[in-house]
Amino acid sequence: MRFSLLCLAFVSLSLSVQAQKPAPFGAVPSTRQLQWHKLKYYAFVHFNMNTFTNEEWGHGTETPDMFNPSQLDCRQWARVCKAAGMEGIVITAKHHDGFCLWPSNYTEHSVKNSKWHNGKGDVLKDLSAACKEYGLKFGVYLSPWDRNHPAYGTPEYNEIFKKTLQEVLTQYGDVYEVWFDGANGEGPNGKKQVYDWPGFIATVRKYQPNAVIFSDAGPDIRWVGNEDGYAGETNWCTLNRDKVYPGYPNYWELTPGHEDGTDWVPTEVNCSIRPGWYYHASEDNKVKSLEHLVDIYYSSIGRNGNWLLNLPVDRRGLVHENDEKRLMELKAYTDKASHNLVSGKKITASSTFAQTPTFAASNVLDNSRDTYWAAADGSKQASLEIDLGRPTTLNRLLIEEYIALGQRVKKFSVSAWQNGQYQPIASGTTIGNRRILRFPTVTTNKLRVNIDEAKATPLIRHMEVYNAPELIVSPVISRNKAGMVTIACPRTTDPVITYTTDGSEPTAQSPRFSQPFAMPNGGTVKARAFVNNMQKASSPVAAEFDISSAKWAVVSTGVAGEPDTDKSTAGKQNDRLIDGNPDTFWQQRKNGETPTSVVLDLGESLPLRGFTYLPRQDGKKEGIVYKYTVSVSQDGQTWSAPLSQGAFSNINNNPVSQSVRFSQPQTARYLKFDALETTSANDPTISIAELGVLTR
Ligand code: FUL
Repeated sequence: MRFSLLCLAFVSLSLSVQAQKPAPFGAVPSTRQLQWHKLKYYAFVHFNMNTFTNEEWGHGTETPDMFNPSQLDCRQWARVCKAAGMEGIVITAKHHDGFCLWPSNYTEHSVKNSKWHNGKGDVLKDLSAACKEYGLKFGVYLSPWDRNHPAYGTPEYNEIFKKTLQEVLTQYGDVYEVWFDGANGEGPNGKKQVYDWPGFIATVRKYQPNAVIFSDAGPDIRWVGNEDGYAGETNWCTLNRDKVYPGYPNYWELTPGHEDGTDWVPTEVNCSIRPGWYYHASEDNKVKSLEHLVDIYYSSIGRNGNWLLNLPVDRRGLVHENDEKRLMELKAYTDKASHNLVSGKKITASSTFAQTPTFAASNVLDNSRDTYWAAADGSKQASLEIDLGRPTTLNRLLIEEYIALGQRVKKFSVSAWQNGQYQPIASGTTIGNRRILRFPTVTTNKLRVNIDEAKATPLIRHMEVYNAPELIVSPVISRNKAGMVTIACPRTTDPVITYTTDGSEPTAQSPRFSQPFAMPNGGTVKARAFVNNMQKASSPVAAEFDISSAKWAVVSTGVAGEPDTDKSTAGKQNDRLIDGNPDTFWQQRKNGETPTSVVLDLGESLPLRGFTYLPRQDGKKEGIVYKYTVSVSQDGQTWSAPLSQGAFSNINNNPVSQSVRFSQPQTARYLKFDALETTSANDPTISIAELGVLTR
């Protein structure tokens, strides 16, 4: 009797304690997801067979000997990543060509049959050891799509893939993330595989229970829906996971996620520091500018995502100097831009949960991410006011929800005390694990953050305020059809732009850009913007040009008699594919199965080494060419056999300029581009932003 009374007292006590805590709302993260949410920035390394074949998607027909780095040094990768402030490395252990960076027992397409270290090398062993040494987490990318494996396309392959996973997950210590690519094409037998996703996931859970699994559909973390580095301004960690699967066609839903989704599957934002994922020497001058990377930082880390930034390790087996330099510039900038101005400041809330100090507003400005402020139970609106103590200049706000109990905020805003009242300075929609708002610099001594709409009692665990230094915008270099180069800095007041054309880095002493100059035969332009009496400079940018289209004409396009789809510009439309302007594009209706051909008259015979195709750059996918052939002619009548035919790898997800080299240079005046297929079979049109030739 006494015992049951005691039990009753205990139960009612624990109930009343529970009543003093906010209840979870909707889907909530698992322990392994919460661990992953503590990270924010880590490296992807694309380094595999494609590094040596200059491809983005290999064919699986390579000989293993082609993999032969001259100075592979995973410790260099780890040193660079650590110095860059990154927290881990995810390596392409196996890409679509099937080549394995470790000596796998389940394929012959692996380092074990390469010349590198006489077949005794193991990149995963070297990298996992280097990560350990530098205190970095170690993650693996494995493509289920395999263009080499003879069993691909049969049930046996699923078993082989699980064994392959087992090797990777049991021989190299802790793995924090397993990255599954959604691409699923044909294997060497022309067959597609029906993947055993439940089996793949169970294998990871068995051997690395703490690892998060990435794919379009999670189960732990999801793709953000693009490869550009941009999470949605609205970004829910929740997803109706049962509706989504790897290769999900409505991938745009992945950007905002599904509000009220049944499962917690937050976004990881993957993008490359260069246009391609793999190393191409031709992209050494195309490392993203500091300004671009900073924008991505705020649009990934600052929009409730973790940032997976790709470094294409080069043929030596090293992170290239240009990439390293830019990473260090980024680190220096983000360090300066995240000096917290409000730690420990006085903060008050419009209401507090159960009026208990456990959920006091002061938790938001302490150094712990485990404590949080909770507004009054059931409230959907609330506010926090920070007393800065003195006039403070600021332009960024970091805010985080206590996500262990779910994601709640739908709308919030920030105001600064100015001239005796609060003036709105910024607003946002979702917060989630981490949101950084950017706004014009203000000086104030009081800030107010309003939670304008929440789905359940707002729970905020952390806030910081910064005064990020102004970033000098890098110039934009362009060349028009006539071959005239312009360098502009549209968002900077009175910049001085200096430039070089000999490949050297521009300095304050280099020639100043004042008017367009001619570069009809191509070359390299590097430019930099200076402000404040030449005291502050942007990071340098480079543009490489081949011969200009000054003498070119589009002599025939597409199917005879087919009118332009855009009537407003009929006539001028053809010029768009050779106007040097990446923002305009040519578009034409497809005619059934007939390939759409474009014939360029180059105006003179040229030694042609290849061609370039730039897909439309407006973010839409319609008409992007996937399969093509290219032939040339001296007279526009008799055509060569196709000099190049194939498919533009990964062009749908990463629509960057494609450069294709012919196996031998050809002298010709005409070039014919036949678009055979678009990335989506249902596209009614073909689109081309620019078509060009390579003569260098
Ligand atoms: C894509 C792949 O097809 C690309 O080659 C690259 O690996 C990228 C990260 O994922 O789906």
